[in-house]
Amino acid sequence: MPIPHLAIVMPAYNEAEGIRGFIAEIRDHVSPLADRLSFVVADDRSTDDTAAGLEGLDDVDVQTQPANRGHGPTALAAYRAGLDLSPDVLVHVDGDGQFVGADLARLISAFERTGADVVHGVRRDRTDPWYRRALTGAVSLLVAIAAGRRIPDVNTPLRAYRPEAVRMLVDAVPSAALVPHVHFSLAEARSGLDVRYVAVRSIPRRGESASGTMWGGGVKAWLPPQRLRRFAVDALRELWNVSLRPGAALRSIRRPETAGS
Ligand SMILES: Nc1nc2c(ncn2[C@@H]2O[C@H](COP(=O)(O)OP(=O)(O)OP(=O)(O)O)[C@@H](O)[C@H]2O)c(=O)[nH]1
Ligand SMILES: [Mg+2]
Repeated sequence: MPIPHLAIVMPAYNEAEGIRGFIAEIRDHVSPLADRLSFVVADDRSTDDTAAGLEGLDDVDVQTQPANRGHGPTALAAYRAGLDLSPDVLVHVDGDGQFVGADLARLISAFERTGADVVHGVRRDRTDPWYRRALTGAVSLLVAIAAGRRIPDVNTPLRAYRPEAVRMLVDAVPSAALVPHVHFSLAEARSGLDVRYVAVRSIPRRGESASGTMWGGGVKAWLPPQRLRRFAVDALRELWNVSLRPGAALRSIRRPETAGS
């Protein structure tokens, strides 16, 4: 049975070159699964034509953010804007288009088939430099210890959610969080949500700046860019304060009655 209303939300910063094509590819693959399909793009104050390039698309709502705040806060704003549409299923994916439309369709089909609260897209074939793998490995280990089980791709930006489950998570995480998806993954395990995993392809970002814009430096750099070093320290501190330390707000998160029922 098709999903009555499926909302797909994405944060975007200077993605003018790739985002329209990415949305078109998703639409092609996912439309058959839903009676109504809505896209929400949270534009993190792009300095290029990201917003202008999406004009004229009836199913795309561009929400310009009050200031440039980076991926985490923009992703949270995208989730909130998606929830405002009262969809039956909410999917988050980054606007840089590092996934293929066919995998979103597989993820959503798995979500429907299993009746899970959330399905994560687990990225395969990533070609991150060593320092990104080291950071990911450290965060995964901390989260595995706290969750009591390993979570395969703890920070994946591709997820399908039951709205009441993601509302619980969005309400629990500070709106300025740098790594909301890490907090989400841990809170999902702690609160007993039904989480499933689907392996998906990870491809280079669409558009010209193929080495990624968030961190500066190309994938061939040997040392972590200064921006990533600072981000790593801030993100680990945030993980401790928000999710790990005794008394942290997210330690006592509980599954909402309605989720999965
Ligand atoms: N660079 C950057 N991206 C942002 C910002 N705000 C939101 N985003 C979006 O956040 C997403 C992730 O950014 P990326 O630069 O790809 O970060 P990443 O996925 O960790 O890095 P890669 O693995 O190199 O792709 C993209 O969809 C961006 O459009 C911002 O201030 N700067
Ligand atoms: Mg990316």
